[in-house]
Amino acid sequence: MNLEIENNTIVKPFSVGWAQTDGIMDDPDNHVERYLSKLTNMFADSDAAAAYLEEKGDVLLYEVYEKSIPRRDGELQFCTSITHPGKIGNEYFMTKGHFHARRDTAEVYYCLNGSGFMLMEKENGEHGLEKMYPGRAVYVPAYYAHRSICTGNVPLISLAVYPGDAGHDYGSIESGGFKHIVVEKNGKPEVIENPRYGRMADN
Ligand code: S6P
Ligand code: ZN
Repeated sequence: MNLEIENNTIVKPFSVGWAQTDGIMDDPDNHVERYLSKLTNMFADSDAAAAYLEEKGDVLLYEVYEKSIPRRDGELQFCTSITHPGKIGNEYFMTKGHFHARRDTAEVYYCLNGSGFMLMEKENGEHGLEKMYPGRAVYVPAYYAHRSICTGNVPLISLAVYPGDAGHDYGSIESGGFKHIVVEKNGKPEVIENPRYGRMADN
């Protein structure tokens, strides 16, 4: 992407619709799809992820529909984030999760459908876990990595809004992971310590 051109782009007023039940944007500029085959290592039990792939084949874990907004201060990025239902071992399907490249930027998620959690963690280990369900909004403060986790039987769909120049930093989560994970225990979601915290990149 040519940032110089992008930064000179003038954004005209526009509006866009979403189907509230499936989160599909009417007229997206970009549709991101994340499949299990590329993300087996983000689950605490990566052997269970490999076994799932072997048995059931590849599966779509989550997707994002977004408009193309210039990545500059003053603009707002906005998109729908759709995390599908399912589990690897006892760990629920979730997004990769990231810090914003510009750490001092926050984000708001407004849940449109489904149910789950937003897991938020700072580099110093402080964390927060907020429930997500229709009509509930989550504020992700600056400096917190964040990940959506779908714990229901239908996709967890949220509208996300964040600063234009926030960017994404996936590296530290890919190598170290989150300190906490959300698993099903006795039929209910429970947050536990990640047994592979700090060594997610190891096989
Ligand atoms: C962007 C925002 C969301 C996520 C989306 C996918 O700042 O937090 O749009 O990009 O939920 O998650 P991830 O971790 O793959 O970017
Ligand atoms: Zn974000």
